[in-house]
Amino acid sequence: ITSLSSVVQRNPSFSRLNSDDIEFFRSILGEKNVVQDEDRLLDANTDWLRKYRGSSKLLLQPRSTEEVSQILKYCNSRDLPVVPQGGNTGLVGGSVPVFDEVIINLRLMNDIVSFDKVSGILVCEAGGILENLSSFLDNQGFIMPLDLGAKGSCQIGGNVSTNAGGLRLVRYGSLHGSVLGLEVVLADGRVLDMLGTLRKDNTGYDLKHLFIGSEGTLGIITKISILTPPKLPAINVAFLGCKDYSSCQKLLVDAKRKLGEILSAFEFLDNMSMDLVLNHLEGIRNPLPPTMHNFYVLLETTGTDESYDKEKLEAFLLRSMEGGLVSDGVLAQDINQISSFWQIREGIPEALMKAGAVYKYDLSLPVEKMYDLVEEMRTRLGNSAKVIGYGHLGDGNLHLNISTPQYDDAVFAQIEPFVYEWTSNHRGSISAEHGLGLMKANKITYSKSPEIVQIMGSIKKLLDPRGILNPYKVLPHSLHS
Ligand code: FAD
Ligand code: 2HG
Ligand code: ZN
Repeated sequence: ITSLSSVVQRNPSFSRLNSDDIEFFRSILGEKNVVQDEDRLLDANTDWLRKYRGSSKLLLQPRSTEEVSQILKYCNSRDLPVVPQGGNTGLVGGSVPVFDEVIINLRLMNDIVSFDKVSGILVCEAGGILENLSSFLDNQGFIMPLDLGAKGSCQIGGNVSTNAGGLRLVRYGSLHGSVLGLEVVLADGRVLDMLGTLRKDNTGYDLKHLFIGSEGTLGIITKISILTPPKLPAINVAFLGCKDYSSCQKLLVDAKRKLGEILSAFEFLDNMSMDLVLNHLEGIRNPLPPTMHNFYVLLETTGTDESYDKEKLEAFLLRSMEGGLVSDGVLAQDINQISSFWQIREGIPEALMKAGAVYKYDLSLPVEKMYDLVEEMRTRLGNSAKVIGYGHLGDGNLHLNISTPQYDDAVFAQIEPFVYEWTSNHRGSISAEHGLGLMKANKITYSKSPEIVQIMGSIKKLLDPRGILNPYKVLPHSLHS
């Protein structure tokens, strides 16, 4: 656990919680949703990676937008800082307090407001768990436009606040495209109703985009309107082995061209990732003969016609094997096999956690350069760490993870700032999809110019002049006071 207070100083202009504050919160939320229980607070103070831990003494669980608004209005007037929290699955230390910030968790706000079967537009509260929303839609013949390994815990509000990418982005695009509207509560309690359900609306600045990916620093998202695609009947998943990274990359180019509209996921992992999953997770098996391949690709198609799609995919795989891009491969024969292939890919973050300490980097890089970084990192670190590379190849997103038995300053000094400099030199992004949180707040300038960071600071000041919303996160610490 990183002691957060060694990274930043508590903002001295913030107040300390007192008994009148607790009284006030009880008067609006009732006793039960003003949580001071130590065990529950320990959970809410600790992030998924068990790397970041705050020391908040209070967790609030509002049930409505009105309650969120009253909480924020009060906190703003008292200079009490807050951390919005969803499923607490974020990977950059953004969802937990740094010091004693009040935690506002939206889990009780999980109603579905409406679903329009004609347009596929879902309007729901922000606390809905992604997997529950997917199940609801499944019954209606639709799917969520995003999917990720944390689906059983993460909330749609957290997904929108981090602009989560995930496993379907290659097909359905980012949340900046699918989210049609938002309801947001600002720091002073004002409610912004931007909950449109229109595909097209060019009346002035589209403010909802400011909140998508702002990680709770500009407002609390309370409702979301999102365009959901129809559920198509034919899903095929292939698990493929490739001899080198260059083959994976060429396979992607071919898959886009030859599979076209039915391609719905293109994920890759290296053999170190595979070993990690096999060694640390129960019940996982490599569907291909072991130790034969240096890389694996999980390729999914989703379409309307089972036999047409299968034929198209089989022909593509055959050509790829003949051409040498794929060394071996299996096509899932049923739903169980589909999910077992996905378990390998989705299990990597959990396997990394079980393996020990982990340094995580989530980078956008030109696809042809992406794996060079993994190799350079291996050369730098030698035997002192395991360096693994996997991710959303179809989106140019590398998950570089460095696993060590325990956190080690000497290893860390070899990783940073090298990894950020390398990414910046290749005009990549130091956060493709996880956000900046606390971990990378001070690193933003590797991917954004000083002018842009200044404008971000001005927007923060405009919307949250007292800086109570998720302090110390996203923007450099110099802009937070
Ligand atoms: P939290 O972790 O609770 O919060 C995340 C951030 O959003 C915090 O800054 C918080 O303050 C803010 N926030 C939360 N709710 C609100 C709200 N209602 N209003 C305003 N701010 C809010 N990410 C990807 O992009 N792609 C992946 O494929 C992916 N896979 C993952 C797999 C695993 C196993 C895990 C553990 C994480 C993964 N993630 C992935 C990380 C991802 O960011 C989160 O899983 C998810 O989007 C965060 O949702 P959450 O509800 O848990 O939010
Ligand atoms: C994934 O794609 C997540 O599995 C987590 O974004 C990435 O653990 C990681 O580095
Ligand atoms: Zn990811």
